[in-house]
Amino acid sequence: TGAVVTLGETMGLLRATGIGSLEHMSDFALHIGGAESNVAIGAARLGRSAVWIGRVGDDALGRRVLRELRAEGVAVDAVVDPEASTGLMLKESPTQGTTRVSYYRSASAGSRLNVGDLDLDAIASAGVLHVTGITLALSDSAEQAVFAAVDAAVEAGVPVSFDVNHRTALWGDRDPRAAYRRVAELATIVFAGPEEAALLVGPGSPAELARRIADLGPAQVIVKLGEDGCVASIDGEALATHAEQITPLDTVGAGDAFVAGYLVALLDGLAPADRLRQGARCGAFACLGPGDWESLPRRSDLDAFGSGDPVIR
Ligand code: KDG
Repeated sequence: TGAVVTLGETMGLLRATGIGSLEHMSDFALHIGGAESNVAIGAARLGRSAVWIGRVGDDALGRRVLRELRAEGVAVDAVVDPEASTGLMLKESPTQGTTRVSYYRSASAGSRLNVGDLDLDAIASAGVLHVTGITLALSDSAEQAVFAAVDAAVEAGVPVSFDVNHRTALWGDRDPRAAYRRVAELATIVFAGPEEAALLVGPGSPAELARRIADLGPAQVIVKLGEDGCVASIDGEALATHAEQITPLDTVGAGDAFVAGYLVALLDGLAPADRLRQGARCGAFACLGPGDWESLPRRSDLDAFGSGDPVIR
């Protein structure tokens, strides 16, 4: 009841442990990552039930993905595909403070997600269905799965959350705009960075972008501005919130943390401004430690964050 239900691809993630190009790095740490499962973990850590729907290969990385998600309290609704491998991404810091990601995921098991993999009952009884533009980019069948999941949610009266999450490397020379537009028009909540928002409605100031996306249909539009916080159009009202002042260690995953914080606040019945605050606080907190999701906050982390209490309990 009231679960955050999401679908997407989660991969093995090899992270270089030092600074420098992959050409020379020799030490790596193995993790897992995927934008949608990051959100599911974030929601679970904040006390909500979370369901992740996806596909992994019948291999060690696939088992690792499922084990990690389960260990984080996410309900896993996965197909194990004997015919394709679990995808992989490499993450490096070529220079101090920069991050570069390379994907090894074409024709991966996750990209073979299809309509038949969907748990329509879980979607119809969700508190919110969360989808991203990454899954739209993976393959025709994954795109159709997103469309079908969104349609099922809309039909059941379940709000749809859409984080555009544009990944240029996944789209190649294909144009993402029609697919983004189709999901945005059916969504209740849209999250986008300024460039992503411009893909939906053309260029404009962040506040204009939020309002113009809201004109497409979604009642809640949040334009995320990173260290400048966010602006939003929620139920016809223009809102903004600042970001916490922090020294970031790793900003990858901050957007997913924001989404998790916002969606849990929504499901918990918080007012729009408080949802944005919780989203911004989760996003900032996630930047304080390494990893795409490992440093997502728990409730107690949020309570202590910014309280001025330096004691680690
Ligand atoms: O949102 C953070 C993601 O970029 C990451 O965890 C991996 O899903 C991912 C992707 O496709 O980039």
